[in-house]
Amino acid sequence: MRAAQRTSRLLNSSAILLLLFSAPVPAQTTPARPPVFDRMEVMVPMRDSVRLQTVIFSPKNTARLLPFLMVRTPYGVPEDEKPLVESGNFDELISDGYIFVFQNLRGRFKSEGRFVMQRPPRDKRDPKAIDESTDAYDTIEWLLKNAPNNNGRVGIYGVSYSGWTTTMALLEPHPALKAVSEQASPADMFIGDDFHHNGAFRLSYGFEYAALLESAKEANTHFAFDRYDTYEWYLALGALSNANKKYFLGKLPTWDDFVEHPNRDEFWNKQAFAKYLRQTAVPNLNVAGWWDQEDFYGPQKIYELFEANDSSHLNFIVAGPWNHGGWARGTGRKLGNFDFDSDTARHFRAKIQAPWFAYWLHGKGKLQQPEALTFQTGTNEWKSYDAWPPTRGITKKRLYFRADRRLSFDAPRETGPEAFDGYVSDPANPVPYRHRPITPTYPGPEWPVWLLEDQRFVDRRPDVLSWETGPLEKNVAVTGDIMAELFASTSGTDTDWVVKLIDVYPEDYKPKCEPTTAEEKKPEQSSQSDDECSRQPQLAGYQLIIADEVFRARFRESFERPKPVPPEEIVEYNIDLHTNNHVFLKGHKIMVQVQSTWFPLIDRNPQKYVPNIFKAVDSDYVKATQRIFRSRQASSSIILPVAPE
Ligand code: PG9
Repeated sequence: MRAAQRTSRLLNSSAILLLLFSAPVPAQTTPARPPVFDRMEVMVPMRDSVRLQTVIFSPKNTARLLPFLMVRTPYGVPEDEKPLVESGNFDELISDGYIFVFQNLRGRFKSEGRFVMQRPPRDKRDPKAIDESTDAYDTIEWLLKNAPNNNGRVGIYGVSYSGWTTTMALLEPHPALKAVSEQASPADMFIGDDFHHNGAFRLSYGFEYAALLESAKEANTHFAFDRYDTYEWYLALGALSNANKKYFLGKLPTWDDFVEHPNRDEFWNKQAFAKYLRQTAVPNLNVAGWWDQEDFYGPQKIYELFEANDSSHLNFIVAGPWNHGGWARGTGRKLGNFDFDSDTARHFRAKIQAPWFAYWLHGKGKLQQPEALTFQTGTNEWKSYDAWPPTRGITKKRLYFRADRRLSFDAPRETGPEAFDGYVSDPANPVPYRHRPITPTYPGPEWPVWLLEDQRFVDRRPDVLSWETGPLEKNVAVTGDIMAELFASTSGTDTDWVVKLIDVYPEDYKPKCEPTTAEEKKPEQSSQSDDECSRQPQLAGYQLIIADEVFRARFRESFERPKPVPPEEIVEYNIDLHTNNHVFLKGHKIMVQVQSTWFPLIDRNPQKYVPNIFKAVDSDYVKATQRIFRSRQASSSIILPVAPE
């Protein structure tokens, strides 16, 4: 394996840690402040005697009995209280009063035992078996007995991997676990989260994440690329079979699992939440970000699974204009080039998350959490719903692909076989998923905002097709589940279909905040500077992704049993573009782009059916001629859940 860059210190290591601890850490000259917490580091024993590295921050100078708030993570625990106290991200929780607990998972950093990537729920027939649910349980049991001044109540929360350990704690919750907040947890790594989407492998993430977690026990390890542009690096890697041959040498269990489980077999089924989450006995606030580049599917799926049996009304969802973990840090006013007119992340932490835990763990206040609270982009307003996705007042409307690259609410009339648009997809020249040079996933800062990049950088490439409406005559509010129905053929025997639903900004776009009257110009009325309110010329004609997904054609009938695609035959693909809440404003246009590569986000499909793409060799990768049909019988369309405006 190549030399890699290791970073074991919490604060200067992986950007993943910034999910919770993004700290505008004060300069060293800042006068010393008295510590806020007593920090205790302990090795907490589990039922099988394995001990887990755990740090406990107990507020100083308090006579009150306090609840615990726990995060279980594979990324390392805080070395001191600075990330808690100085980031601003915990302010409301700190002032409400909690004993904060951070624990490393088995086999990570100083925790004993073996790390298993997303260790599946245990086989209960084995009395000695353990999983993340028993580890959470045993930790709670220990904390209640050993950490002084606790009020007997525990909350667990966390983003992403820590969101997943939060959800795992719900499988057999300790009676003292009184509230959780699952935030961007993966739910199914084959269908919609970090490692695959609809069976298509997330190459850059899967490769770099396996290296990050499994190269060293006491570090988060960034793979050492020898090219600045990882697009070039992954292209030079060639067939996926070269990854082990040249770099990993069979030493990373997660990579080997990818290779050995190319289909949705028991390995993936066993860790997906679908068969475990029936009902939550503990109040759970699910949190998702509209532009989450990692786990957008997971929280929606977890909410949906629990919702099926939520007669006690303990399951809630919040979604906002955030990237992965964007609600847990910073103001959330802006993301990429976009301004949401208010501090959405601060709002979440102060008005949603803090009251949630205060109610369940301190018995404070009234729970005013609506069933679903989602931020509507476009209008930039929070909206409450009694169900998610909502059905009341929603009309499913098809937006059809038409001739001359138009999108229209009117169905096509053509009947002939020539009613299609086509392109040649060449795995030797794949479409980049973001601007090159494509820097490594971590530590960023490009990866966390790639979903908001202006898609003009690929529009009009010969292998990216776009269809668009004219400027909208009135707002189109899209609230709920968006689907793509693609009628497509390929000259190959396998391929990928990538669909992006895009909001095209008008050429005369002016930000909403631009002051127009003398009254509005008063500086004290706006937290924005003139600069922020000035025109953003780069937004004129901007192509912003609202929903997107990839589908690997071999899985069109079954994720368990892939099949070659019959070449040149029209096949129907139903692609879930997930839920959203967005208003395409009057004057904007709605666009759809279709392409067959998205590199290196998604590995290149060889376009020739091979039983296991991870074992494909370079000569398996071939060009294919693709056709997207738009006739009466094969009317490709996007199905939009249109809400009254
Ligand atoms: N998206 C990351 C992850 C979660 C679970 C498994 C694998 C990766 C994360 O941010 O933690």
